[in-house]
Amino acid sequence: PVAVRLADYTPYPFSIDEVRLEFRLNPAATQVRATLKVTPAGNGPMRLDGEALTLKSIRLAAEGAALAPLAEADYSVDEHGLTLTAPPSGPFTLETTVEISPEKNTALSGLYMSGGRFCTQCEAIGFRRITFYPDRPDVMSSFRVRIEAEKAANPYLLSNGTPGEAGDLPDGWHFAEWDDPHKKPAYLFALCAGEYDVLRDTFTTASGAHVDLGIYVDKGEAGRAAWAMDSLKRSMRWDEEAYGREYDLGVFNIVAVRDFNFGAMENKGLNIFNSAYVLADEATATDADFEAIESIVAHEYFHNWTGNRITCRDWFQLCLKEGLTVFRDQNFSADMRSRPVQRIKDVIRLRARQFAEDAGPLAHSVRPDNYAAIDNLYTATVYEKGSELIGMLRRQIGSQDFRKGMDLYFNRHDGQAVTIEDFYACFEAATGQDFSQFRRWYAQAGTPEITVEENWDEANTTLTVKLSQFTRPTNGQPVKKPVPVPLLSALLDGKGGHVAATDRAAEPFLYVLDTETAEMVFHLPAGSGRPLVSLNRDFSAPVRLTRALNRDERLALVRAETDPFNTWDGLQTLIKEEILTLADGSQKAPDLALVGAIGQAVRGAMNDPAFAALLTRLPDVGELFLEREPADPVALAAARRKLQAAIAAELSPEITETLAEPSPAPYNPGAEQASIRALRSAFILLLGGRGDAAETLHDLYRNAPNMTEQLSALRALTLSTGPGREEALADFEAQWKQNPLVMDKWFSVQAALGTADDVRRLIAHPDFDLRNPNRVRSVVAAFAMQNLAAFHAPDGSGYAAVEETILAADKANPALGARLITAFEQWRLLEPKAGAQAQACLKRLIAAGLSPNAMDIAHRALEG
Ligand code: HT7
Ligand code: ZN
Repeated sequence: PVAVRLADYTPYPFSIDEVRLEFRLNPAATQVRATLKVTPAGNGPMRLDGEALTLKSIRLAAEGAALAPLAEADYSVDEHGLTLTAPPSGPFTLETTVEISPEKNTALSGLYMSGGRFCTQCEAIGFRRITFYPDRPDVMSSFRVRIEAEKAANPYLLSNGTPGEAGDLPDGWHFAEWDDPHKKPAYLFALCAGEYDVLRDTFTTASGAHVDLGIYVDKGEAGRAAWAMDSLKRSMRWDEEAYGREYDLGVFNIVAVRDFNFGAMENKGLNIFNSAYVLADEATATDADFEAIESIVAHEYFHNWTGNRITCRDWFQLCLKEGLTVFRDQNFSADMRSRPVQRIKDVIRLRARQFAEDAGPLAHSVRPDNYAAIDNLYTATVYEKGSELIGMLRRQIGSQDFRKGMDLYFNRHDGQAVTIEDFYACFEAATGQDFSQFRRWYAQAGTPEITVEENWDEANTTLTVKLSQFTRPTNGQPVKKPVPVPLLSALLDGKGGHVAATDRAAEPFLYVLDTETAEMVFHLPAGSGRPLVSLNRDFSAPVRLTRALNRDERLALVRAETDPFNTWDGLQTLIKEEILTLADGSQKAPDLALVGAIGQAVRGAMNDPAFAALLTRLPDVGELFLEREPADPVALAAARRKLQAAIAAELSPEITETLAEPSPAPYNPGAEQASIRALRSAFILLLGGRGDAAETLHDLYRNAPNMTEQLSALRALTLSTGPGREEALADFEAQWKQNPLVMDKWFSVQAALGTADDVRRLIAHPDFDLRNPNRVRSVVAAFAMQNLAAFHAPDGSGYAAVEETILAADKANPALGARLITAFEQWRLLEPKAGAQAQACLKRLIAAGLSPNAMDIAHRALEG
């Protein structure tokens, strides 16, 4: 496909002052009449985007005149849209009527059917599959919508804004009108129609406005939306308190749908959610599910200001809304739960997904300057690294100035479609600082590597810390410039305290490395011992730190740390090194000093169980790919298991004691109980790694009082072989076969922990549904992205197991196909046999014929 370039941006030469949409809904053939009030900004043709639309009529009226059919010579229709060759030079009205087929729409972009109901997904370019329109975010307009549908099948007719007139029509049909007074781009349009159960509530804003809240779910499921509703109300309050942002309509609705390409969508006043991020109760959802619901509900709600009221000028600015909104939802979660635990989880996600992306052929900058397929830009780099950049900005200017800059942004740009430059201009105005060097972070792909060398001058009691930064070349960007790297730092005394230098107080301080090399020099009072240096506390910059420390030096640093993130991270680094050493065969058994130190750290953190649980975590195999080339996933997975077994043995008394206690009751999804269950689950998983705990695990599985522990026990049992495993899997299936979201877990556990044969069996299972992205991801993505030893098997059996399914999924749903192919992004790092098989598989996929979206990923993965 032809690349779209940021440099080619030009404003749309017409304004769309008002849009009226009239739908006659029918699964096979829906009619859409769109009436646009248009004001030209100059002369010239008018281009409207449109895909998979059958044009039924087109009429036009110059100002003051009546609508009349347009002559064929005055317009043309092609595969991608409609052109009015010579539109009036003054204001005019354009009316088009098209027919579309929601039931044939398997791409889940535009208007489609899910579970017999109508729903839409318009971001990024789905609106053009509904009607002819300038489908670009800088064209903002007010929308009035009329929906007509058969009443019995579609008692609820929903769209953006607030409801207007509604009533019955002949032949068992009815209609509803919706009016959205806020100007919005087409990607925020939404429509849902069908039969639902509704959980209703209300919210009163800080200034006293009343808001009706509704969550629309499958029949019988309203009770399972209670946590989502609770999360929504807390998000609404939090945005008022943290950012002074109130909700701006009298209605806020969420609709849950089973078939969805993403987590959720922030359509104005009518969020549409993947049902996995709405429905939860203790029996069917894990704490991780509850946590994800809380954060995604918050994320979509926060978009109301960062994304909807102020949107992106073009899709290159995607991080303007996504990075900022992730930053906001991460801070909301930190406030709802534990800030250090939240930070560690955010960094785990960043490293697993974004660092891998940044180190591979799909690397791109947070604000790219070209793309071939916009759907492929919804990446960890735009979202997660985008959020890190906002975090660095706030850390550097402080939270007060950050709030000043945000207030200015909201006031200056409300109702506009803007750029990253506009955003930073607000912070320049608020602080008087220049952010031009900082904005390099948006333009350069790749993760900066910071090398640290220390020199202790005993005679002069001076510690010099030499820092240098380097970012490896990435696809299309051979040379990188230095970026400002804010390193939150401290000098540690080794006894749990901080050390003051002669010219610096003992408190942690922010050091910004903004050149290629620099030195921090600390003069200590005469007679001082050598302090330890704590760097990048709280992961203040999204970089990779290289420090030439041996095991004992690292352990000493971990013991001296006063920053919870660095305590955890210091152990993670040691664990990574240990797994690599075990995997390359230079050491046969796990290092008992390290295992003992992990045990000690966990025992010392038992009063903060969620943190203790994270201390037992072993890095995923994929994370280790970045540490040493070539990567041998089979050896890495085996080494990881060895170390896990050793940690389980070390913590045996604590595991027994903790699991002998009952799980907290009555169940509450909040942070306090979730933290206790996090440690219980971590211990259950450790038991699974031991190989001699089948009996205990069976008891835990049978008696699990909630899904968190039932699933942990199932996972642990699935790691083992023998009849116990099959028995538990069969039992789980029998118990949950009527609940698709729980069955996704059943599929996913086996795909993530089983063999290529297991995956073939799962794909052949009658409940495997190629049209349902959750189900496809629960098998193919779980296997390809979490089970790297089996997926990257040197004989190619892993690739072969999913190749056909990827092709079939891509045919129906290109966004899904493309996402699955990203699993190949690290193939060049693999040991030669697996690497050659991966390359051959990518070539076969390309030769078999992929969608343009999937082709974009496959080509970049292969050639980049
Ligand atoms: N802004 C939303 C993005 C999204 C999306 C993008 C491409 C294809 C389907 C999609 N569904 C939702 C979600 C968000 O970031 O909040
Ligand atoms: Zn978002």
